[in-house]
Amino acid sequence: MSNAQRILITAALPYANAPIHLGHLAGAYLPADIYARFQRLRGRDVLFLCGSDEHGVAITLAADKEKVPPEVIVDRYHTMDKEAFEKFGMTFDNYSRTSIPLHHATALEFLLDFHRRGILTEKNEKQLYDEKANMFLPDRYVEGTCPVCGNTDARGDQCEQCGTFLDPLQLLNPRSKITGDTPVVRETTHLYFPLGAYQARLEEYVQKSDEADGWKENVLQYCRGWFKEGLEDRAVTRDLNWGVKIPLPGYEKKVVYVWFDAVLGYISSAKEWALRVGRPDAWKDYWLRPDTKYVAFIGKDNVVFHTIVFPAMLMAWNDGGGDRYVLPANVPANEFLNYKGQKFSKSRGWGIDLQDFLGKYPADPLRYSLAAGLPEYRDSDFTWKDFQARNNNELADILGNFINRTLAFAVRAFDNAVPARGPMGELDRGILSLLEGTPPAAAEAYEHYRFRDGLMEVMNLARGANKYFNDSEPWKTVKSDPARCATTINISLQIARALALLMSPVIPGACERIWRMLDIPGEAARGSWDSAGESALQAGHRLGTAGILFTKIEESMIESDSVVPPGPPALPPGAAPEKITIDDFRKVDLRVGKVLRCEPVAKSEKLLKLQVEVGTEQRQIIAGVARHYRPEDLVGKLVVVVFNLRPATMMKEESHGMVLAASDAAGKLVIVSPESAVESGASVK
Ligand code: B3M
Ligand code: ZN
Repeated sequence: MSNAQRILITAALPYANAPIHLGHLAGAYLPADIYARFQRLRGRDVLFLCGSDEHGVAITLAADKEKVPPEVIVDRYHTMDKEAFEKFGMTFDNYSRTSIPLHHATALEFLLDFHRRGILTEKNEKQLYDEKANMFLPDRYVEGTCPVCGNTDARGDQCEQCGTFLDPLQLLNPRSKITGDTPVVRETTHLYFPLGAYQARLEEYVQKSDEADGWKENVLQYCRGWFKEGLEDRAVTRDLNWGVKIPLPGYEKKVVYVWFDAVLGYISSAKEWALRVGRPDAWKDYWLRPDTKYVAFIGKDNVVFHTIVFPAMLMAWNDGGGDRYVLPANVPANEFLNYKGQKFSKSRGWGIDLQDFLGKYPADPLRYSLAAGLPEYRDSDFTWKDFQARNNNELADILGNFINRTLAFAVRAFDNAVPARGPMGELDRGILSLLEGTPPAAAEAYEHYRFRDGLMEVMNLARGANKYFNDSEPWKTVKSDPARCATTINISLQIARALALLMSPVIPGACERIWRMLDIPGEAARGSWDSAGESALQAGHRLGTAGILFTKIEESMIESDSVVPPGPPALPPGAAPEKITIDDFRKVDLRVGKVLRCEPVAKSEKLLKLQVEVGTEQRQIIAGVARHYRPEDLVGKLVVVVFNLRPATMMKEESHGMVLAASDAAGKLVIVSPESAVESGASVK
């Protein structure tokens, strides 16, 4: 499978409702681009697609908030995201959008085919309805308390805190996002896709694909979870007026469910590409050929749609006897990148926008630092310090330093040309074997979506090369043994060429500069990965002009960083709190408590388990402060407890109440404590 010559690569279509942020890049886009660039270097025929997801409640909510039509929102963010991606160096062959007629036609082709073939069933079901706004409240139009973890701000489609997929009807204390009112329940008619009917085949598909291409454990875990719960019918239409309109009687006021159309956006993006390159049928070479390898890069919150919903839709289509689409051979989903301990989130306005970032720093150091710390197996954190250290200590001091000293020596001692190799010693043979071994070792990691490991292999070559240069002491041998010196510089130049090829999926800008400094024709990005281990630079080849590859980032630049959004995470910029009455406030029973005992929660990096005395009662409370306090710091401390909070379960532990805390400027959570000793149980007013 991994030797497929034709590779179709997609990256999740971001909602065009907010700017792209660093969390998106680490989740799906950077790994997808590294993979696409890597496969092109390997000589594979790659089609790499993406586009804006412009339908659904995510869009209409943003439009409602600004009191503008949805078109205004999607136009603004489609343009912004497309530009930011280009600046970041994404090499999409096509960046489409789901509002175009071509896409609507594709989505309807599937929906109407399923309808005609009797695959969809029409059902009357209960749904939440806002009587004041006079509309049904699908998906994110409702918020309420998550029945699984107790998060009071769970969205109607999913709880962002625990990740559970929800139906609005499952929310406790639901409230309309439009009027704030409690919705009523009404019946409405929708078309349903029978996901359950495909369960056996989906299980087999996941198992077979994992055997063939090694799926990531986190992705398999999600799949197993859903299979165990049992797949159910899913509504594929919605009571909304923004989206793909449905030409069926009775459906005049409804549209296609956003996820049903969004995944088909990968197909319409391919069709749009084919039209643009003047070969309207060329998309079929990728989508409709069984020997295409299709890899779908996404973030972990989109797994179910790509491993279950989309494959089931394609199976249903393929059963029709006409064209047969390829299913994803792999769905490499990353975990989340956090910022100051919290998930990047567009809807909460928390994180760093790509646009802002690229206004201050070039793309290469960002790509490199994100790639080196990708959340491949667990969540990881973006920190400015780490960004600075990756740039200064690795890109500048290791890679940049090696290239510059090599080229400087060639100018000085060999008239800026590649010297002929003299006799070889042990050091030379050692580094040449590292050079030969690196392309296959890094390829092995990249082929298996282990991008951190692959990058590490390549950086190890740069590290080894620096050491080789030091140990060979060309500044001495240039006088004492010129033939040896020539060997050292010849080999160092071969390695410089190799690094330009092997690093180019991650830091394409710098690698093209190295390519030009070596004055090799063409582009590094169009070179051959497999040739990187060869000593391809001929003796006598004239080199170009050397220049600075990476600029160091000073401490002062990081500290004065205006990209950091102001304000504590709990209240992101722009989210003005709603005014409440004193009666609303009195509904919250706040009490002083005293922490008696405290211990970590098994398997959780964030949670601590507190036993808190509140007056005569003792309560267990789970608090998300493990990154900020050691258990022993809290024992004996007075805290403020939300006493009448509905109990919730987190990581299998019950929590009866909540402890108040605030974030300081560095993102550290600081527990709120009375200024002087107060009896436990005292009411906080
Ligand atoms: N638009 C979710 C998101 O932006 C969704 C992905 C669609 S992939 C077909 O996070
Ligand atoms: Zn939850």
